Amino acid sequence: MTRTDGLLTKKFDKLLIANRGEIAMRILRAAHELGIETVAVYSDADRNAPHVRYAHEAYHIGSSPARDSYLVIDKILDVAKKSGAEAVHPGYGFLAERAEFAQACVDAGIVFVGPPAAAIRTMGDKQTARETVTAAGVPVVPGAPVGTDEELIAAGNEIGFPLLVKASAGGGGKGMRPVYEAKDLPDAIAAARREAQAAFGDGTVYLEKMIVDGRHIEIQLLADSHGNTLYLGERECSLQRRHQKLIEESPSFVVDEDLRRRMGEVAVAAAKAVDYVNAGTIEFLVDKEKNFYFLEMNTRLQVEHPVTELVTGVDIVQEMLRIARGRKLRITQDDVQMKGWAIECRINAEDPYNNYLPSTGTITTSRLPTGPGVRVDTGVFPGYEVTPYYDSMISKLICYGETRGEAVLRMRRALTEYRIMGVKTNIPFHQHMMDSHRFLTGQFDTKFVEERFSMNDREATDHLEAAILATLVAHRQGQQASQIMAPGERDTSNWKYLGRWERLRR
Ligand code: MV4
Repeated sequence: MTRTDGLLTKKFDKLLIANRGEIAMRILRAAHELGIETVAVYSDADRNAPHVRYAHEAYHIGSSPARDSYLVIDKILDVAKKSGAEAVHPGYGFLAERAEFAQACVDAGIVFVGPPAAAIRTMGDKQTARETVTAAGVPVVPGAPVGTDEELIAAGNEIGFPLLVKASAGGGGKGMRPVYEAKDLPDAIAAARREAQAAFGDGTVYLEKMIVDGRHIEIQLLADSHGNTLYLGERECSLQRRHQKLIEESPSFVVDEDLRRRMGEVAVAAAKAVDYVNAGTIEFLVDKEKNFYFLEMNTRLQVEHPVTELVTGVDIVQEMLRIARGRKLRITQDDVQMKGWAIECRINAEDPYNNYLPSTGTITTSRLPTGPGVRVDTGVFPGYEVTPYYDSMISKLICYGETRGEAVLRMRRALTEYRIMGVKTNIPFHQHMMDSHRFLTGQFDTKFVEERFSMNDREATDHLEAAILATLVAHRQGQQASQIMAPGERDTSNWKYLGRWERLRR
């Protein structure tokens, strides 16, 4: 069935996976479990990649640079036609949020496993997205719509400082410039326009008041083509560096049942405002007073989807495939239950002791952690060559526990087991974070990694030990560390925990 907004659904039995690495393996596994045959595409660099070996068929599509392979719409569609694939899953990155790709699939009679092209287009223009969701009653950050430089300068002085100049064609922090004083606004607007024009071919910019000390919390959505839309809880995504997420978790330390319900219902309203279908994510900023504001909508499957899968028990990728086949959602909002806690560490081939510079080379050893509550989604193997052609993320380590304390302790254990030789990785960064008092007690915001976390700091043992003991005690008492050490509490003595801990150990 084809809708006027560019959505095509039909039962398909062969799927082309227009991606690589860990997400290509993730989609391939979901498809195989549903009895769907898979077609892989690969560049020169991925000739021996796992997704090529595990797919039923594989087609070479070009040289290693993505612009010659994974980003070439005609090459992907040619393989779909040659192989008889009736659907395409774009994964994330590459063509996942290119409306013209989604439309080209539908025009070719091929199911695009994702939202209607019209929804991708609307949400891809950040100012249009703001206007659309505002009309649906969704709270957005106070700001000023696009206009001439003079109009924006006047509006900026109304909004107040600090503020952000954002590129309407941007997103994910691309083309975002902070402005702290009025005198700097004209130059910031001019510079942001130039950068946006160069990066996106569109110099349109808008202003938003800067939410200081906020947290980046996102809501996972699933919507079928029969009008059913639900949310699968939230993900805490504040631990980022240069707008690249590093650690995500679900649930969030600061979200209680009432806030979760309110954010979820607003997220559903935003999705319905664009007749959304399939998996999508609404990004919010949450301030210290727990007010939340729409930031943007990601019209794709996200890297961090596993933490939601682990706490809700929903296989999001399989639900995407079922929705694209025209099926109704099998669950209602009342069926969605969040149980336990999941934390994801993105394992990047980079050097945390040298400004996180990307590390390339051949992986000689890849020994994965396993055991209860440990999941590794990886796209690499011994002999795999990490190249500069693609993103530095080589795998995701996700740990699950009944409590946050258990998830943290499990992550600490799994990180010590994880062995990757041949390239440098950011595993030491994650180990350091799992030892951090502020991480353990949930006292962080979007600026924490870049402004208050260093690989060289060794926290005062007493604070650190207190936090770790609080986590341990919380875990064994089935509580959250916050119930033992409230955020902001910097107990300088760990003895009161030691007493409890000693009792617990007996
Ligand atoms: C903001 C913000 C504060 N105030 N907008 C970052 C990428 C994109 N998702 C939007 N982002 C933000 N938008 C307003 N009005 C804070 C972020 C933000 C962030 C900003 C700087 C450094 C790291 C950040 C991590 C997450 C979100």
